[in-house]
Amino acid sequence: MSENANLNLSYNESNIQVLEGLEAVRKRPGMYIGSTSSRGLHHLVYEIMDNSIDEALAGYCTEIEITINPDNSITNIDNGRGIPVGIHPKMGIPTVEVVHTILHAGGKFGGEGYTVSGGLHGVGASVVNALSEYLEVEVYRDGNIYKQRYERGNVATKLEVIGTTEKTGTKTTFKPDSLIFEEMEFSFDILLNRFRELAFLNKGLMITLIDKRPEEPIVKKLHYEGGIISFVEYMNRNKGVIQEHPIYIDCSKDGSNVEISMQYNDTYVENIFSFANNIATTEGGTHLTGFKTAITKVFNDYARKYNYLKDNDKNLAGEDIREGLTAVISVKLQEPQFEGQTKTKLGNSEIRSLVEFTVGEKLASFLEENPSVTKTILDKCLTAARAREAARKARDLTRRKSALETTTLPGKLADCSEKDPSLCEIYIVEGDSAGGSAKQGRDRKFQAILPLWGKMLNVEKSRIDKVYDNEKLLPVITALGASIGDDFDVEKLRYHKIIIMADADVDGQHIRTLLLTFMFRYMKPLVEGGYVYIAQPPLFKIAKGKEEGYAYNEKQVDNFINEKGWKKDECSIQRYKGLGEMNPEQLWETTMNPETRTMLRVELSDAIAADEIFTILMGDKVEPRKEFIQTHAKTVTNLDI
Ligand code: 0RA
Repeated sequence: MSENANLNLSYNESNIQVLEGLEAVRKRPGMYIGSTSSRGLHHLVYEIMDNSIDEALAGYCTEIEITINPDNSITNIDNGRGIPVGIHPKMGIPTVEVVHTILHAGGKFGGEGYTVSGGLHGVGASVVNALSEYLEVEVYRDGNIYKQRYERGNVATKLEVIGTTEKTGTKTTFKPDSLIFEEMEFSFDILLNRFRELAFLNKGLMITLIDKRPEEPIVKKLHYEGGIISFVEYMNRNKGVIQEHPIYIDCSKDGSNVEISMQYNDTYVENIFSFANNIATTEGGTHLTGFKTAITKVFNDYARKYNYLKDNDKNLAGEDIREGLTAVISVKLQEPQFEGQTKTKLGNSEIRSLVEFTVGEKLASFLEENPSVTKTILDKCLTAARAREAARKARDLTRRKSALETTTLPGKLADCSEKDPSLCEIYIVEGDSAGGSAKQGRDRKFQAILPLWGKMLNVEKSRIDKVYDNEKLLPVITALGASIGDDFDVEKLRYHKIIIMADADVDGQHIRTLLLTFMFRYMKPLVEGGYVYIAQPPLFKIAKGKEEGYAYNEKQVDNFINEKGWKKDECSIQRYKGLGEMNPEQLWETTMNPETRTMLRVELSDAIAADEIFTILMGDKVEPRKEFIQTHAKTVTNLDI
């Protein structure tokens, strides 16, 4: 294999096995880093950085600096102890080389090890190395600077001393391999969001992100002495808080560490983010369950004791207590068990009781010591409980009503004939005229059309009972068939593609944002599961004689004309003002035909950023909205969450 041309002939058999190991990573990169899309590309940075974070968790590293270089390579520098360079007793080569060329070795190699570890358990460096055009590592240790270079996972130069130094640490530069990755451009914002999260989760650690691609480099320093307290304050910064300082609870036991910070705001949104060893556990797990159980019990016990709940009153439900709550749960443990579909659900049962016990004790004392804050919170919980009761009644009413009618489906829905949800699509269309064209233009076998009418509700400012009352949202809920909130059940979904189709103008943008906010807040698994799409009707039609074409922007118009060899003044260029201007055939051809259409899939890569965007766009505070719109005026056309 030509890629192994650099193979050093003095290598023994076990080293050849090594190379085969990394070859496996190159053959199936998805198995190691999830995908070779933008997400996988960014994963490389996290893997390299994880080793530095582990060194910080072990107490030896205080600063990490990551640079995006002009050639789109990444440099990661830490001031830890430096990767050991001595000859590895089993492998007979320098340990730093073992770390980079042997799969299933790394951070924990060499006996000493760490208390806790995130990421791929130390296989990170070898995986990144395998998927990089080149990787260079410099180690500052014992007064020397050591350096080694690898290419596509193979040793390119032996480890050598290239100078002396006073400092200690590790510097890694790697360039992702364009033979492997579909996407090669690093996103400053994606890295910034993840590093901010890491800085919050690792109190005191200084993370610097530098982007050297622009002429004037951008430098961001991320450092939070408040740790997850600062994290909660940050997430609530655009919301009205109903307690001044977040509550902070922590506990360490048997090598595990639990930290919790929580603060209520005046919205109806629950935002609880849980982490295990710095990894976002989006599927939840034992730490989250322990937390929810504990707060439900603590608040109910207090409410009984101080007569907020009378003898005949039912207990407050968990969701009433979590309304308006922003919380971060961060646990660090020695042997995390990650389960679930995306391996983001913590399975360690001992953590559940540790969290439950700790919160049970410490939150109860906090409430006893802060009766006035507790009153504000409990009043809010009691109002939430009343609204939930009203919503239940509204829901029962709709159920009863629909039971009397022959079908539960909304009257304006033009359903498809196919019954298998995985083959079905629903277009949610704003406006009756566009709805009419869509109904005529669709393939009725698998495409359903739901035209929207009536006044839309801003769910950011309303409780769940108002959602059930809203004439615009109710048909969406019944057509999708999977309910909302805690009752949402993706198994009951009647269509696996939910396509929002609205005009490209400001009004269309508004309805799109409102619908997306609704889905994000009340049908989150729908967004997380990638079921939601945004239709992309073209903005221009270019025609000459009988020939015609479509374009999304002016540049595409010019390209199309050039490709055809036409002159601009010979053809007619029509700018569509709305979907209603297209006839059914045009709408089918450009926007609905799976063979030819372009659609945006709404991806939830970052729930915290998404919450921030929706809070800003739909919430109460005017200033952050102005600021957001001013800075994103050009990019906001396709809300990228
Ligand atoms: C194993 C042992 C020791 C340090 C490290 C690994 C280490 C690895 C990385 C990767 C990036 N930065 C790192 N910093 C340190 C410590 C060995 C010792 O000094 O006793």
